[in-house]
Amino acid sequence: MYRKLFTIGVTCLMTLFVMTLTHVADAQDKITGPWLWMIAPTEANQGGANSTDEDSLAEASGGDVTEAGVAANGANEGDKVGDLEWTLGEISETGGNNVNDLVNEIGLGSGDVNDHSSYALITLESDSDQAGVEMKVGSDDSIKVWLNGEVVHTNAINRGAGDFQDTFEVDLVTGDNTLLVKVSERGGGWSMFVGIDADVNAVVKPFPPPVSGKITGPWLWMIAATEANEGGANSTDVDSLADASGGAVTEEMVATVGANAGDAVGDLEWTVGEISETGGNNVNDLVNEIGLGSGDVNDHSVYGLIILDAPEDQSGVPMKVGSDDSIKVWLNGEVVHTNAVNRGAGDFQDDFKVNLVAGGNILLVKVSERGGGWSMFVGVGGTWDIRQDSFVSVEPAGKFFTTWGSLKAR
Ligand SMILES: [Ca+2]
Ligand SMILES: [Ca+2]
Ligand SMILES: [Ca+2]
Ligand SMILES: [Ca+2]
Repeated sequence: MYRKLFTIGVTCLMTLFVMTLTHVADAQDKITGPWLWMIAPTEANQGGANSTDEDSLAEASGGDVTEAGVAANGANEGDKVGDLEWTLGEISETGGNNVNDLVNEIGLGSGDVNDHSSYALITLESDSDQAGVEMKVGSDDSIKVWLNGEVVHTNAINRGAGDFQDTFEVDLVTGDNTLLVKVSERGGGWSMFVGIDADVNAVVKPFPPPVSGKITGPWLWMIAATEANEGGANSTDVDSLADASGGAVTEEMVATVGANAGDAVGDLEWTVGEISETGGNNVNDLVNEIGLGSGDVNDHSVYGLIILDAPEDQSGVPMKVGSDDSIKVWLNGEVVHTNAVNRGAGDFQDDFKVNLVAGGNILLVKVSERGGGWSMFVGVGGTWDIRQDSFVSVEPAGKFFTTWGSLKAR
């Protein structure tokens, strides 16, 4: 009993000690960085409040770079926006012109800059989810703040600033949190102050490359019927592979170990094909072309399988998909995205992030079709190559069959 009380006492003391040690950021402390910086011009005399909701990155880059894209997927040192490159710089925690001083110092601008917006990017590393933590910002002139792709604060105002002025609350997630701060300058001073009252490390770290296009393949394909009038949203979580094969093949099996061209699911065989990157009926066109279906197919799910060979582990890799109708995505056996919806699609619609592992990554995409068009669009950022002529995991044959057998036995 004494020993138990002693242990509890020591644990409480240690907890207090650890809390003190890990409290590395405070709203009273300004995050000086280094941050990663970009500036972009506004229209003449339209800097400050009037530019708060104008995407000056998109204007300067001809649409190649957007505020929303950077807010969600970051940027890397040396990446370009028009003629300028994202550049590292540490900002002073004092002074009513600290942004102007900084952009002069790192060569993004010279002299007294007016009618421009600055963009400052940093990653907040958090060991845990932290909800409702306080952020403080000050700005000359207007300010907009994004955290993990979401706007968390906007103040469209023309004002001077030498310290914090606005207070708001944000939620941090475990791991990397992407913070983007835009300050639009009309004239006179140009300054920015940012602090957060949370246990974080504020660092500039590399972001995986964004999605650069649609993966046309070759993919390995299968289709399977749903119940009548139950395709699309209602079939998202129904295992149509298991239904079509009497349980011999399941979605989980294929998502975990892959499949071979020629393997059967009921009367059909997994078949290789490339899908068009355009069109609102590209799945239907494909299954006609490769002989898995004919005419306008309805109330079926398609399964597309591909292996992406990655040179190294990559976390927070952006992924985009579009689907007519519903979609479910597995990566290395785990469901990474589900959207049970009936909709049309001619391009990307959903954004999310995934982790790639070094070596083969098994990507399985299911799109369930109710009626009308049937389409699928998939893009993966990061660095990888499509593995050619193989759609099974790289495990040795013995292990492969053991895995397959143990899955079947579940
Ligand atoms: Ca100025
Ligand atoms: Ca100003
Ligand atoms: Ca159809
Ligand atoms: Ca449809």
